[in-house]
Amino acid sequence: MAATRILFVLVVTMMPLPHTAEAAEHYVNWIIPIASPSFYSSFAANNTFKLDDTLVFEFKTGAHNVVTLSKKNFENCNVNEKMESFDTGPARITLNRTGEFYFACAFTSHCTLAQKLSINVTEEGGSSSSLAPMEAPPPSASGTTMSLPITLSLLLLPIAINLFFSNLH
Ligand SMILES: *[C@@H]1O[C@H](CO)[C@@H](O)[C@H](O)[C@H]1NC(C)=O
Ligand SMILES: *[C@@H]1O[C@H](CO)[C@@H](O)[C@H](O)[C@H]1NC(C)=O
Ligand SMILES: *[C@@H]1O[C@H](CO)[C@@H](O)[C@H](O)[C@H]1NC(C)=O
Ligand SMILES: [Cu+2]
Repeated sequence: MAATRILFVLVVTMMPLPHTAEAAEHYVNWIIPIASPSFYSSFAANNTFKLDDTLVFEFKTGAHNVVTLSKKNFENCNVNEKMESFDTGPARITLNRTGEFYFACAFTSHCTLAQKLSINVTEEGGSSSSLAPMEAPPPSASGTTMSLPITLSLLLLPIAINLFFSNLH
């Protein structure tokens, strides 16, 4: 029925936009953290890393680099056992899988001086509520429990119906 269709369109167009999960960029000031050796573990703990996010290691080319390591080589600072090496700053590294990533600087003794960062990349997920199909709220005496779009669409229902019937004439 057309009025239902108009109402449906009104409701859908008035839904708040779901928070779109965009890939984030995480800027890393890539230094030897002399003043604070826990700097990079603190950085990792303060951030959430999602699939397809990007790490941007900021450093002067030639002063540092970024290598990726296995967990064991990370723990022991075996920076020569690198898997990949990024030698030009800033180095942009896309987190293209979930799980743990281990980064360090391969310049002599920088890793043992705590220039190393491990992170755990998780799936996007989590945003189920904004993507859940819309359900009609249970009949309620109190309008305050209704969501804004539903309240607004109820306010606009008479307009929709008027539109529908005026189109018939
Ligand atoms: C992490 O968060 C704590 C508490 O807010 C803050 O003190 C610390 O400086 C942060 N660390 C980094 C590396 O941003
Ligand atoms: C992620 O990118 C690296 C190159 O930086 C590549 O070696 C690796 O195979 C990629 N992993 C996946 C799961 O695509
Ligand atoms: C990384 O995240 C996965 C999924 O949440 C979890 O199973 C795993 O234990 C985490 N690893 C670390 C080192 O925290
Ligand atoms: Cu370095």
